[in-house]
Amino acid sequence: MAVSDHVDLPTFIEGVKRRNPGQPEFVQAVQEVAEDIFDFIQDKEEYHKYQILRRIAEPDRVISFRVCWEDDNGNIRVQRGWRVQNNNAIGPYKGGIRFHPSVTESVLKFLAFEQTFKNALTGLPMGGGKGGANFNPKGKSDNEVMRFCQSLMTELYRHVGADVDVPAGDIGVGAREIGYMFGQYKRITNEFTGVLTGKGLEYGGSLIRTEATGYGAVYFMKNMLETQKNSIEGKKVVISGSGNVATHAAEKINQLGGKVLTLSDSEGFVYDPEGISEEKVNWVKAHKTKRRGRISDYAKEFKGAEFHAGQTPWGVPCDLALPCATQNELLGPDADKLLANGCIAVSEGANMPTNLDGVHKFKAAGILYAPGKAANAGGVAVSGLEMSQNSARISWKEEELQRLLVDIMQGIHDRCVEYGGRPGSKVTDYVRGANIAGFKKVADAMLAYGVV
Ligand code: NDP
Ligand code: 2IT
Repeated sequence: MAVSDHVDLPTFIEGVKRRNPGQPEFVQAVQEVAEDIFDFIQDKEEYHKYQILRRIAEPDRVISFRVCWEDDNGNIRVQRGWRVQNNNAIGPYKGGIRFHPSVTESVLKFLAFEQTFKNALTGLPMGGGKGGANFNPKGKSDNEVMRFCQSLMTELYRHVGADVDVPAGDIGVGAREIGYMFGQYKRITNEFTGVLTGKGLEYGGSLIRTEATGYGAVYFMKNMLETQKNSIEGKKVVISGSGNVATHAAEKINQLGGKVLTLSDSEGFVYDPEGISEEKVNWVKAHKTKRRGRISDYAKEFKGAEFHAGQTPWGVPCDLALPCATQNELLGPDADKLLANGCIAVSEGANMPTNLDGVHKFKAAGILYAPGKAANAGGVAVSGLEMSQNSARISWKEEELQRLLVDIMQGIHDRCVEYGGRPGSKVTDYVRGANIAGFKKVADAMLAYGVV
């Protein structure tokens, strides 16, 4: 077939929409990748002939199941759980589990699709998967969360395994939930294996896994700035979110001499003109995890700070921005505000925080813009190192892991630069670079297997 006979991009996207009705997040993620891949594969017949993109955009399988549990008042509650196993061409399925009322099949399919490219970019042997449930951990007791996690794992255990599919944390799933799920897996199977990552240090967890996503997103920012002989030192930084990724990004920005002006949660953002110092970040960490509090309390705790209810922080003038909360939290008009205020770089700690309109605006402005699949890969990378340590039944030292994280983030950056150039332009398109580099590795493995 001549290359000109292949379907064009709009026809491909129409097909994705038709096959995935009511799944806007999934269609959005596929479209963002397809925009770059169509261009890349234009003259590469094999990828067309073997329908590689079409196959990566069709999950290997989507498992959906009922999760029943009993709340503290004796009421029977019913939730829906999922595991999306997107692609295992280069390694076992790997990706987090999310507990949030907004979780749908569309959200998990987009996350598993993105994860496939992200995991390939790390250079480690991991395929892409994602799971979760429409369970809201907010306001639940520890015992309720435990019963929910146990019930979920009672079904999930048959679909996962150290060489099959290795889940980890994501929104609403941290050390507590991983502990409950690992305990139940071990109880059912009577096996102690690396079936989950993000485990406690006492039972097979890896040092720096907790910090890795936020730190990695800041390392990526640093790497991008260095290409322009610039640095984080003295920069004003706007961060969204106040969970695992946001607080560790804030910690690393402080360590590298930047000034963090904002953090947020689903109720609004706090602006602290004095800067959210390491000490204040530690207060936020304890407040959000141990006390399970709200970010609005920050403005009561620290003089001079303001809470802006119901708003996102993108209107605050800054040099650098790190969206670290959730998908589609930074829209076209927010990108306009950041650009008008002179923001020079954006590194996404969250998955797909910028909508397509915003992505196109950042790309057109030619600022340093790193998509989540590259910038937030530090978390899953250290998960990959946790898998290696579990398989070898050893634990590596902190300095070694810190060094590996820095190396892996540099490697991802350099791969984006390698594939993200455009003829006639000096600016690296990191979105294009991440999409093409991630795609190429998975695609070439799929070609080796033939039609399976
Ligand atoms: P956490 O649960 O620790 O924190 C999530 C934060 O985002 C909270 O501040 C939460 O506010 C806020 N948030 C969640 N949903 C919304 C929403 N709909 N609107 C506004 N704010 C919201 O999660 P993580 O920090 O782990 O995850 C944050 C992002 O980073 C996600 O996109 C995740 O997929 C991504 N990520 C996480 C990795 C990890 O290792 N944990 C690895 C790579 C990416 P509230 O408390 O009010 O809900
Ligand atoms: O989105 C992500 O990369 C994660 N939530 C981490 C996945 C993992 O397996 O560590």
